[in-house]
Amino acid sequence: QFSTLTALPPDALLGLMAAYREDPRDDKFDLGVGVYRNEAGETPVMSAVAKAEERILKTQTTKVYEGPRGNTDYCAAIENFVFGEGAAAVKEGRTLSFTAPGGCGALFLGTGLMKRMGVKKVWVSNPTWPNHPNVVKFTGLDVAEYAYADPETGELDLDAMLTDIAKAERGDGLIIQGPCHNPTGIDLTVEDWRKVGALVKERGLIAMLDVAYHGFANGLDEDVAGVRAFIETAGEALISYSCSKNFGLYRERAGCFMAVGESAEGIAAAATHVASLARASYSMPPAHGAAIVATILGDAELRAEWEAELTQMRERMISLRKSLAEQLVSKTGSNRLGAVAHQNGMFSQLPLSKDAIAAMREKSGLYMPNSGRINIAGLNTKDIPAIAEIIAKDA
Ligand code: PLP
Ligand code: TYF
Repeated sequence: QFSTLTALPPDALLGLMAAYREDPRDDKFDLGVGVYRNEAGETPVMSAVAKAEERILKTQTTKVYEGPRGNTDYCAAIENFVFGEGAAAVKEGRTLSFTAPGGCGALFLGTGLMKRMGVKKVWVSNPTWPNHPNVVKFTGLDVAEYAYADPETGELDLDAMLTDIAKAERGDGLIIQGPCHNPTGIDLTVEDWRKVGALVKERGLIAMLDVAYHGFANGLDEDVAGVRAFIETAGEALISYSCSKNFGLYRERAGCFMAVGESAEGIAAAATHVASLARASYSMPPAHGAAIVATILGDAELRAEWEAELTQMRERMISLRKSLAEQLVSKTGSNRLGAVAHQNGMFSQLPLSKDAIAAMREKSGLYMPNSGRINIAGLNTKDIPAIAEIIAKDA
């Protein structure tokens, strides 16, 4: 019966990873898939994570299901991250949180909840992470795009963004990325978040804020200031949170789905729907990654160790950005690619043609997806001059 299926095209990013691995050249550079790397090109287990795991192994007594919300200490810790310690909404029971299988699992719960709320269409930024439209369509909802950044200047086009969001119909859904927009690295300022929040409220839209790189832009508090400003003005939001990047827990699938609303009754009803979406799909969330995060955030020493390592990772990316941008500006003799210096997090999107990107891969062994997105953490100090040279030649 399987012959009734037509094979789907392979995932472009996974294909690029395979092509890189098979490239026999010694001088090759991988700026493809979005995982953090250190100067040696490795993605090690963070030291606080390793210590937390040891502790968990020594103290755990059972593997029995935790329940549909998963690890409730973890949920509370992530709520504190997003809403702030002692937030009124949490005290008043106007929030909900579920441990989810990764940030993507949280996005899945969020689009599912949107559907239960009568949403038919979900607006995503142009460009965005391809899995956003993917999850929206899988849920059976239509996708629309709002303008986001100007590829030529590498800056946010807030007016165009607001103009498009204003076209949404009452009850439409919207996904907005938190810090470190994937793929552009271009973020909203706190003031921008307020404006978008006010418009979302005025138009009666249902927004999901996707926080997948908390701590990668400017700091743990700084990076959620915009999200909190949005919640303040809009009054309601769904939030998907991922610990894949900031705790380096990729394969453990540690995410959290949250919502905040204006009434405790509404949120209590929403929680029953989130539980039913979880039950019908993966039933119970994975425990290990969430236990690691709860152990770290519940222990002052481990937390300080994690924060220090996260700071190191962030500072490394900021310094790589500055250095790449300097080299690009000097080698192209133009400021066109200079915005890379002040964009945020792991990605920037270079305004390069598909032909130029193919030429860089074939002639020079520089791998990036056709979108022109580069993984900043895939750079290292030693290779930056060579990489800037290759890009400048074809830019
Ligand atoms: N949202 C964005 C924008 C991402 O880039 C990612 C990245 O991997 C995720 C969500 C979720 O990741 P994960 O499901 O691995 O936690
Ligand atoms: O955008 C990225 O590269 C990361 C990793 O289906 C990723 O977010 C890529 C593709 C995918 C899941 C994760």
